[in-house]
Amino acid sequence: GNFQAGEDGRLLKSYCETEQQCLQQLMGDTLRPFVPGYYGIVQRDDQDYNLMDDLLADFESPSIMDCKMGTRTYLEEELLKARERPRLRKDMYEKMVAVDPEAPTEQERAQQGILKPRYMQWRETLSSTATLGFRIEGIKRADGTCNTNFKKTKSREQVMRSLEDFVGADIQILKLYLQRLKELRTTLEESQFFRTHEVVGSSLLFVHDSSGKACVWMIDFGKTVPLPAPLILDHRTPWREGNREDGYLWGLDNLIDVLSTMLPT
Ligand code: 4IP
Ligand code: MN
Repeated sequence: GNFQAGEDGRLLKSYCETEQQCLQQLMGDTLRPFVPGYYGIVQRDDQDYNLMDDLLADFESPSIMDCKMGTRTYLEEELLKARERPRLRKDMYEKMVAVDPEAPTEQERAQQGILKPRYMQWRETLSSTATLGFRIEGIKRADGTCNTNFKKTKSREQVMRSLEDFVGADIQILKLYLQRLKELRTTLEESQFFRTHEVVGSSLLFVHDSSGKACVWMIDFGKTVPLPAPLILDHRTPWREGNREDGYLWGLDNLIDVLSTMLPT
């Protein structure tokens, strides 16, 4: 897959130049404590990798959740590309039909293919991405069982039930997650990196274990791209094509809000 085991609590992730640029810059940004430590590019068997901290290394049988952040999951440039040279994606058509045979339009059915932005938008509205600004992508429990069946987890109530199931009965874990997310929000609002980047398809990785440790990090910067100066984003303004807004902070506000209402009163 995408990863190779490294040494000393580090891992190798398939090289991506966009992600490399981000990780390198993040090492000098206020966000540094909220991202995996980055150690540069390495080669193994003729392949390039980014070397970074394995965020799971300090946990014992961790419970893990991946939440994809933001209201938009594709880059504006992908929209332009789809217009200039439309490329029908059969694989995406098939992924769509597997979830909902009624979803494709007549034309898409005739073509047996769909454009990427159309597929991505459909995924956004099927899940909580469009309405809450984040979605659960996957959960791995302490016993090793995985659930990636969240494509239709959309309503606030559905999302909350999944979050409750992940956090379990332990209020302390929930409190630690909330504290960390609030620190992250404060840091994002001050970060030079964050202001100057469109952050798309990036996730928050939640990790806790039975020892009572719990932490959250930002991961996956393959579609996090610098804005042309002097453009900056507030990450809360609704997206209109051309403004590059990604809804990241709006989603984080909502995530914090949902988790807060899970605290006993
Ligand atoms: C996937 O759709 C995810 O959105 C991927 O994003 C995306 O990769 C894929 O696009 C798309 O097919 P499903 O989750 O519904 O399978 P991520 O990597 O964040 O999971 P990109 O390349 O946009 O990052 P393609 O074009 O790679 O297939
Ligand atoms: Mn991801």
